[in-house]
Amino acid sequence: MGHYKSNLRDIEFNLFEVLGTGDKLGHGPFSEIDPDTARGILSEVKALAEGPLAASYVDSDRNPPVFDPKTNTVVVPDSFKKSYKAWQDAEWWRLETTPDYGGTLAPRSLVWSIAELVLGANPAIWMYNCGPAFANIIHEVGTAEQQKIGRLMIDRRWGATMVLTEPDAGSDVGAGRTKATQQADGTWHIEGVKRFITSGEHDMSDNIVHYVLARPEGAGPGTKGLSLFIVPKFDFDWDTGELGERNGAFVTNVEHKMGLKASTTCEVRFGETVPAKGWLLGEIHDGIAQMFKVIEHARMMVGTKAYSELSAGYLAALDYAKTRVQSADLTQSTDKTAPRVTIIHHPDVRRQLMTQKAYAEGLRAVALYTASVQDRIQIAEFEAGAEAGDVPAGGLAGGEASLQDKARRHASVDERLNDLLLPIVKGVGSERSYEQLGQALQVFGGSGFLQDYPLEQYIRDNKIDSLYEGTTAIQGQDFFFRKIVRDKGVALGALSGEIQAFLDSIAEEGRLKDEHAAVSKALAEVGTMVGAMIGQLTSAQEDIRNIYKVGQNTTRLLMSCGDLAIGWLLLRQAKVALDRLDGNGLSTSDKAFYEGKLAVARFFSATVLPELVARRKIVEATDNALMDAAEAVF
Ligand code: ST9
Ligand code: FAD
Repeated sequence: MGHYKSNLRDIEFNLFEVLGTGDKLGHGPFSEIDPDTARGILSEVKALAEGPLAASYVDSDRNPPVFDPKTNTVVVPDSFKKSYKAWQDAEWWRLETTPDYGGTLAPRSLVWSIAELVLGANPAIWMYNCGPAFANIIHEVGTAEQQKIGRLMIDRRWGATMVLTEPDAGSDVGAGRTKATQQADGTWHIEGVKRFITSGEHDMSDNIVHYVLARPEGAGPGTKGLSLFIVPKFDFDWDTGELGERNGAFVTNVEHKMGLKASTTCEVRFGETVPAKGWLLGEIHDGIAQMFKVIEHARMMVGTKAYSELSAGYLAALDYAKTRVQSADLTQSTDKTAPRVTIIHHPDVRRQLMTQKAYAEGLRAVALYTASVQDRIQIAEFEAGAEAGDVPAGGLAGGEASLQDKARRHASVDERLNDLLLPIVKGVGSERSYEQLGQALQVFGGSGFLQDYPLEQYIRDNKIDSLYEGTTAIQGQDFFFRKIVRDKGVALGALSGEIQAFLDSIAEEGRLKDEHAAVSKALAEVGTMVGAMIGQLTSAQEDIRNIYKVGQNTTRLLMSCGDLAIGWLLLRQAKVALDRLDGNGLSTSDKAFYEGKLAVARFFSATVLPELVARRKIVEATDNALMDAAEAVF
C-alpha cells in the first residue's frame, strides 16, 4: 500500500449528487462518456493512483533527479520513470486531449477529478505529462501549419514547459528581458536566461517543447510587449516528427528544493552557444493573453494539487487519531487511574480534525463547482459550434483574431464566473491547505515530524502552491482589481445571486437554521467588505495613497470569499445529505458519510464563518498607519 489515501466517495458525491455532472454525460459534447463510464474511469484512476503512481512518491523525494552540468541533462530516478510510464500507458490523459489529436472530449469536472487523484498520489507525474494540455493551446491558437506540432507532441509523448520567469521578472512578468529577433526565413532567435522552469529537462521524453515569452526587438515595455514562441529542445521534421539538430535551449542548473523534488525546476539559457530557434505562436503578437490560457489552466491545477494533498494528509491524521492511545478522557482527567483513550476522544484533536475535513472537502467542493462552470462553458461552445455548423473539437476555433478580441466579444457570465473563481481555487486552496496540513501533522505529535509518516513530505511538497503560478498576493490583487472591479461586479453578482437563491430555497428547512443564518451573515459581510474597498479605491482619486488601504486588504478579501464559498457549498452538501438521510435503505457507510456532511457544515458555520465579522471590521477601519511606518520600525 502506498502513501496515498484518496477520497473517491467525496469526489463522486460532488459530481453525481450535488453538481449534476451525470446529467451532462452521454449526449451533446460528452456523448462518448456516460455516467457509468465516468464512474469506471474514476475507479480505475483511483487504483492506479494509490498503486503504481504513489509507489515512487517517497523514493523520488529521497533520490531526486540528478543534473549533469557537463551534458546539460537530467536523469530521473527509475522508480519515478516506472510510475510515469504507468500513467502514460493508461492513456487517461487523452481525456485532456482534443479529439482532433486522438483524444476524447470529457467534461472538465471529470478531468479535474482525475487530476486530483494523480496530483495527490504523485504530483510531478501530472506536471511532466502536461504535453497534451499544451498541445491543445497550439490547436486553439496556432496556425494550420503549427497545428502539426501539437499532433506530434501527442503522438510522440513530448514534454512541454511554460517559460515566463527570469531572475528579475517573477511576479512582474512584464520586466522580462529575454529578446526575440526575427530571421529571414520567418523563424525567430530567442536570447536570454529564464529560471525556475518546471520540467525544463528530464530523460522521459525525446523532445521538450518550450512555450517562451520573449520581447521582439522594438516591442514596447511590460507584458503587452511580450510574444509567445514555441522553442523545441530538438528541431524536428514537422511532418514526420523525426528529430534534427539540438536547438539552443540548454538547462544550465536544476534547483535544490524544499519539496516537490521529483519535478525538475530549471534554469534555461536560450541562444548562448547555439541559436535558439523559435516560432511565433499563431503568427500574432498576443503573447501574454496566449500565455494566460496556459496560466489559467495551471492555476486550476495548482489549487487542485493543494487540496488533494490536504485531503490525503487529513485522512492519514484521522487514521492515526483513531489508533493512537494517549491520556484519559477530559471528563476523567482528575482520575489518574482512568483508562487511556484514543486521541480522537480529545476535544482539541476533534477541533483540528474537523477543521481539516472542512477545508479538504470544502476546497474540493469549490474546485469541482468551478469545474462544473467550465463544463457549462464547454457545452455552450459545443452548441454555438453546432449552430454555426462547425463542431469545435475541444476548444475555441483556431485563431487569426487575438485572444483579447475574442475574450472581449464573447465573455459570457459563466466565463467571468470561472475567472472570478480561479484565484479562490488557487490562492485560498494553497494557503488553507498548507495551514491545515500543519494541523494534520500536529495530530501525529512528534511522530509527524519523522519521515516514517507522509505528513512532513506533504507539507514540503505543498508549500510551493502558494508561490508559483502567481503568489497569494498576486491572486488577491487579481481577484479584487481584475475579477471584481474591472468586471464591474458582474461575476461577483452572479455568484452572490446563486448563493442567495440557494439560501432562499432552504429557508424553511429548520434543521439547517443555524447554518443558514451563518452563511447569510457571511454573504452580507463579504458584500460590505467589497463595498468598503471600492470606497477606498474611489477615494484614491482624491488621495492616491488611499490605494494602499485596498492593497492591505486584497488577500484578506480573497480568503474571506474563500470561506464564504466553502461555507455555502458545505451547506449545499448538507442539504443533499439531509434529503438522503430522510430516505430509506442507506448502508452504514453511506449513513456515516451523510452525517459527516451535516457535522462539517455545522462546525464550519459555527467556528469559521463568524470570523468574517472581525475581518469586515478590520477592512472598514483600515488606515495607512502601516504604510506611514518607517522601514526602520520593522
Ligand atoms: C509557473 C509554473 O509558476 C508552475 C507550475 C508549472 C506546472 C507545469 C504544467 C502546467 C500545466 C499547464 C497546461 C497548459 C495547457 C492549457 C490548455 C488550455 C486549452 N486572466 O493586469 P495587467 C493578461 S509559471 C487572464 O496589466 P501586468 C491579459 O491579457 C509562472 N488574463 O498585468 C492582460 O491584458 P488586458 C507563473 C490575464 O501588470 C495582460 O495580462 N507566473 C489575467 O502587465 C496584462 O494585464 C505568474 O503567474 C488573468 N487573471 O502584469 C506571474 N491577468 O488587461 C504572476 C492578466 O488587456 N504575476 N492577464 O486583458 C501576475 O499574474 C501579474 O499580475 C501580471 C502583471 C504578470 C499579470
Ligand atoms: P517575487 O516576485 O520576487 O516575490 C517576492 C514576494 O514579494 C512574494 O511574497 C510576492 O507575493 C511579493 N510581491 C511581489 N510583487 C508584489 C506586488 N506587486 N504586490 C504585493 N506583493 C508582491 N516560472 C515559470 O515561468 N515557469 C515554471 O514552470 C515555473 N515553475 C516553478 C517551479 C518552482 C518550484 C518555483 C519555486 C517557481 C517556479 N516558477 C516558474 C516561478 C514562479 O512562478 C515565481 O517564483 C513566482 O511567480 C514568484 O516570483 P518570484 O519568485 O520572483 O518572487
